[in-house]
Amino acid sequence: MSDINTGIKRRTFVSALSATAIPAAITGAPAFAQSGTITLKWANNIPVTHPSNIRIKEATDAIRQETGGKVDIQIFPNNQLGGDTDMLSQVRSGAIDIFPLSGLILQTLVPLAGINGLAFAFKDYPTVWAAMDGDLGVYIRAQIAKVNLHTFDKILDNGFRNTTSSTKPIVTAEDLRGFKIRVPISPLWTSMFKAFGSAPTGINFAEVYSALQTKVVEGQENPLAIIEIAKLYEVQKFCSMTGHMWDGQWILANGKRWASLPADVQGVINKHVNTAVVKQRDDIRRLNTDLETQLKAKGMIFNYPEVTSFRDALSKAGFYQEWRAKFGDEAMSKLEKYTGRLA
Ligand code: X2X
Repeated sequence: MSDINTGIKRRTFVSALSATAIPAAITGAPAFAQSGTITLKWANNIPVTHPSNIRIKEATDAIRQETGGKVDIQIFPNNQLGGDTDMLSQVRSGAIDIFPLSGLILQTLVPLAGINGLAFAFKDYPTVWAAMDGDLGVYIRAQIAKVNLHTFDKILDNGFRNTTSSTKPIVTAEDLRGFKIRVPISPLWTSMFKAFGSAPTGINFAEVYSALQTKVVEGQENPLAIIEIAKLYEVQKFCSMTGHMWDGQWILANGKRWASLPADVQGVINKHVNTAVVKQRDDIRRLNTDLETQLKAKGMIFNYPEVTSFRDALSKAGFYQEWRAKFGDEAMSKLEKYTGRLA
């Protein structure tokens, strides 16, 4: 397995993060001085070099500084605390305090949270952010709150997803027939590739590199930033720019733990996390265009499929009808207000 997947040692990382505390007297942050140190665990599935971790580390440094060292958020990247399914249980139990997760994986717990992954719903980023920072996002976050998870206002970008393969390029929907593809553990993802006639297997991201390397599956789908940063190009030959869905990570916090934090602490965390997300979105947008050249240089062969055959295949298989019924009219109208009618 590549070195990026083994990650850096937890202790080294944590101690590297804790050097910036300055006294509250200097920052003039009054209330923080009264409380004891608040230590929070932030865990995720992504290598430390991904903008999600780089920008969140900046946020945790700024939070530590503004609170005079009182709020210490420790980051555990790259599945150090378990795969996504496991980390989801841990954020619910309180073993982890904060955990960014794809809405589509959260769907195992909050069915509606997968709605933004409906294939070919979003035509571009302005539409994504209008919906996710607007009414659709508000609606989804309210559903998540029902399972006692707090959701930060702004969702992290993961990106528009493309399909990679070790065996062949995906040119039309026909190429997906019988294709052995890894999908994240999520009802919508599995249903979508079943509708294409593929053979999807639900695998946590922690196991993706080795599943591709040992050819348990032929292919997978992810945004270019993930394909590059998790070095999937080492074990995949073709990259087909299917752009079949937009995916983001909701930043989830254990509801009880979040509610127990003083309002001023919540305010400082919110402020710096939101700043980090805005920067992260900009990083990802740039990476997902710039990385094509780099991945080609590393030997990946790119192709640019026409969307029509894919949309038609899903329509014919009843994919949109099935999910319209599952999500319900109210939710679909929140989505379609931004995307237009999906069929
Ligand atoms: O598991 C994946 O493929 C990833 C990294 O894109 C998600 O977090 C959904």
